Amino acid sequence: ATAIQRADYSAPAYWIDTVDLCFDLDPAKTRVLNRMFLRRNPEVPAQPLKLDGDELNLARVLVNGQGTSFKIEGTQLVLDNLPDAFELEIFTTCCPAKNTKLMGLYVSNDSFFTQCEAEGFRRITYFLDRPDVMASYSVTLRADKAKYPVLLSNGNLVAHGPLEDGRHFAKWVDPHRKPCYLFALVAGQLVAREQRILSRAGKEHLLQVYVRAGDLDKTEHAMNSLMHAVAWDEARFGLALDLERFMIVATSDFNMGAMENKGLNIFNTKYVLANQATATDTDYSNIESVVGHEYFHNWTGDRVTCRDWFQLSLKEGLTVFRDQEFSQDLAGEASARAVKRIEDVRLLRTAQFPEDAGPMAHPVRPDSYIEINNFYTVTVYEKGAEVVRMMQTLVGRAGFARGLTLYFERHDGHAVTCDDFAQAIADANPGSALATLLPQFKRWYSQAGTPRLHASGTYDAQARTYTLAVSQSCPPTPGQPPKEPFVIPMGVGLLGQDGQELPLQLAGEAAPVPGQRTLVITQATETLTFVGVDAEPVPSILRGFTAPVVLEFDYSDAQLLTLLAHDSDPFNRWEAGQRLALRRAIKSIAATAYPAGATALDDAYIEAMRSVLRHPLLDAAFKELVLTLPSETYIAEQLDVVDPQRIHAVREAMRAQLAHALADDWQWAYETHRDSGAYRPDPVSSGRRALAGMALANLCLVAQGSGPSASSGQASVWPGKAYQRFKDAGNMTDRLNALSALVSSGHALAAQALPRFHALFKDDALVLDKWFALQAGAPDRDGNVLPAVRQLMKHPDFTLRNPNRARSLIFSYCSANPGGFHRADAAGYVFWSERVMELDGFNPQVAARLARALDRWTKLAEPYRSAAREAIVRVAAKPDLSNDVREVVSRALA
Ligand code: HT7
Ligand code: ZN
Repeated sequence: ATAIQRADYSAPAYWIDTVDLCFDLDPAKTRVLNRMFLRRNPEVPAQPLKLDGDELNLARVLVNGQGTSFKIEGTQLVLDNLPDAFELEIFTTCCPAKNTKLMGLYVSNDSFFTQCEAEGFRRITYFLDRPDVMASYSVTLRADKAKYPVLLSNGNLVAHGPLEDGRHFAKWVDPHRKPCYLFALVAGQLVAREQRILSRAGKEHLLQVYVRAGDLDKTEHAMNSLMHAVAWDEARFGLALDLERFMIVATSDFNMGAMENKGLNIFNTKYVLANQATATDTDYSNIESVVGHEYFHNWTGDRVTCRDWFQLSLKEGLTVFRDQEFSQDLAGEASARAVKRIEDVRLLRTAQFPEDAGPMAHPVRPDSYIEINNFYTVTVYEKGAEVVRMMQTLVGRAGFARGLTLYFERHDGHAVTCDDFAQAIADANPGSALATLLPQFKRWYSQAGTPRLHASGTYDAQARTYTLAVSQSCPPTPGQPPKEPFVIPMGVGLLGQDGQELPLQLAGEAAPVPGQRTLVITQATETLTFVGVDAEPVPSILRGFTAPVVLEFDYSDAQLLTLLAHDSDPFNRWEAGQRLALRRAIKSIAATAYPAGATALDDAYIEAMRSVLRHPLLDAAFKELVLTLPSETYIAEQLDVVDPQRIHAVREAMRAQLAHALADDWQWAYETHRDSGAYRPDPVSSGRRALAGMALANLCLVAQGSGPSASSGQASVWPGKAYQRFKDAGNMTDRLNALSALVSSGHALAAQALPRFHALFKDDALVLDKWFALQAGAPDRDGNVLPAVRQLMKHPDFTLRNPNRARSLIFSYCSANPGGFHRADAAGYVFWSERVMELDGFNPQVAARLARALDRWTKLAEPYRSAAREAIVRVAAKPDLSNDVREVVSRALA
């Protein structure tokens, strides 16, 4: 397969003005009649019309009602000698029942669904399957009425009625022009929760959430989230719902999270269904953000879309930013907003930073790809969102909203580029740092890799100055050896030795400014001098994580302890705790003289954690974040050579040490946070549950381990209490936390609890996913996880065909359990290669995601490194490998 280059973009040779689709739905053989009006694009040299198709059976092609000659070249249908404007009719059939890729038209639980982004529409009919071809669609669906009573497509229902032989039809017309990747249809036995709402302008809209009968009682939260999203977009950005009807439909077979098809969003059930008995607090908050995300695409993605797939972050980075802001605004309190920000940054640093440093590193706006599905990445999404966030930081909240308004004024109804977006935000804010520095700022779109921001501070007591020397660099990435300096907004504050926030006055400024400020770094090296500083301060740099960079500052432990105790910026307060833990982990990993982690944590760290845990003013959710040690993946990223087993052993030892040393405090935390009242998934009560769950896990760990508190007899009651909690819990968060406490401490009661959990929830697929995931992600003890995973693959409830189930067992093991996966005997890698190849046989997109689990193999110590390479080579050697997986493994081996 050849790589597609961004630089090769050319406008389409034809435009498609209207598309009239007629479907006769049948799982084994669906007939599709596609009537289109096309016209030649006069700005492009005359050339044949080349339509994309994939796994279609072509029956007939008519031009202006007449039969015509055509060629099939590879996967394309080629027509020559066409008039300048004409009607084209294409009649094809396809087989939805055999569509295991879940792209195009497929069957799930006896219903029909579509997934067209990025290039699935070509699996439905021959088409110019590219996002810059925008057309008006009308769609007629015909199907057996008893089997498929509900027939949905984009836009408005304009007609419906019976047909012969028990069939019926529905005709939908979409009032908005759209690219074909936003086309959708759904047909099946579904029921809907409905809600009528009024916009600010007094217009009525119908909101619907469609699910299978029996799941209706799990749709309230999704509907509430949708109503919040509609109101929020209107309030914050003046963007109103532009449809009479907005539908969400849930399916349990879905390659990703959800899809923003115009007016007919299709969702993975995981991001729709929730009630307190089956969904955790995390599920509730994910549903809120995914429902928000897809709804926000209605403007950022659907009204203004991407010119080509290299511009994917135009809609995805922007829409992630919008969903992050939505969740923060809904969280309300400053401390709850900060918790959300910390969670977002944690995801960026544990998933995107490794991607940016690995073989799949690419700019936010990539320059080339082989398979576009491989570029729905954390770089395009999460780093892309950080780029948009930096724009907001540089122009202010109001300035950013102005910029978005200008963006829609200029580009509504068009397919545009990341340059167009940045230009609109800058033009709406003349004189801003963004407008002044725009060409340099846009390096965030074109340069891959995570910049390193190095800072060092010097205090001059005589001059009463504090000088920060700042330098930036960015490591080479594939195809991009040297990098030019970035524009880096840097939030800064200075703390006095007592932790008080100091006013800031830069040399040359007339007067000090209270509180923090954002400085903009643009050069490879810069010096910032603060004047009027009476004593050596503690700098709080990159507050709020104002840029997606690695900050290198040689903090002393004392400085970090000051920041942890006093920083008014919650992000840096949390970050100080992470730095303290990280440095202890790294020291212990490097030490050879004593067993891994034996003495990793000192009294100063433990006392600091005790102070946070017992703090009378801090929120429970924030405490839980501070007391969570950096993940094994994040620790690994800080090391040049990675021994995953040593990292695992050190982190487990640190966890155990923290559990023992704070045993009384965990007990206090559990007793005082365990009851959060009637279940509500709001930030305060979910924070309390999270801290209680963490406390219970620690108390079970103490009971399992050796040491004074375990042998005192008091600790041994906790697994029993956890088991009781597991049985009695009134909500899934508490129940799963209790089960997880037993499983992760390795207590014998886990063996009783797990089958009980299965029996209770055997009919709920999403809960069974949790059951599989918990076991696949359990801490490895003597290599027990892989055999358990292999055994679970034989469980009657396991199937690799369902992406959620595959993710819950296989991905949880290969991608989220480094201690269990990286085995010295290479068995984890063998398992990985088997599953990648097996999945690739029927769902290459999901297989390619799994293939990414060994991205960072070159960093591994021996024997892991050689064994991992061997496994990747084995996959690469498979002759009929998909483009998806081949691109990933070829890059890994390059
Ligand atoms: N825009 C959607 C992307 C998506 C997707 C892409 C490829 C294959 C299947 C897919 N399902 C959804 C999701 C989003 O970002 O909102
Ligand atoms: Zn999206």
